[in-house]
Amino acid sequence: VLSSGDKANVKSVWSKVQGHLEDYGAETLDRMFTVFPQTKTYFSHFDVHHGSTQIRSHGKKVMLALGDAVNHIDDIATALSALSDKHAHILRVDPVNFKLLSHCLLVVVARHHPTLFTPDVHVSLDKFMGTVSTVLTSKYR
Ligand code: ZNH
Repeated sequence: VLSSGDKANVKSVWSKVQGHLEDYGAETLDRMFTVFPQTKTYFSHFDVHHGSTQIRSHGKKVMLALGDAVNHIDDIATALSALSDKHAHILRVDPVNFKLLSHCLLVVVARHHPTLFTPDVHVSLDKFMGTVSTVLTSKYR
């Protein structure tokens, strides 16, 4: 459960990330495809080369959805309900992959905002991504 301190940390991270959604989203996906190549199997219809237009546009979509979750941090399940349906019923992404994507996002944020990324903020962002991942994998059966 996200404490009020976690929520404040996540919001402060997002205020820095907000202006770079497409860049950070694309970098997160690039890292995920490189470090965990098995994740590419879900994107066989994509050009997964570094910096491709599809990676950039998908990266931005993912980041916008996370921004939605930040803006509705007290009710992420409702905010991401349609996206949760889509991941459960249409995309059927194995839940293990959410940990991989979350890890890559944390690395990207840490790399661009090293001062902001204290251990305390690290914990909060990790919990936030865990909450989002739980919501997106909650309708699998
Ligand atoms: Zn996902 C899609 C978000 C995870 C895979 N996604 C998507 C979208 C969004 C998202 C927003 C779009 C939708 C529409 O259009 O309607 N994701 C997200 C988030 C997350 C995720 C937020 C976490 C956190 N995914 C994921 C993973 C994976 C995926 C992990 C694997 C690996 N997705 C996916 C796919 C898709 C999506 C495949 C589809 C794409 C296209 O376009 O085709």
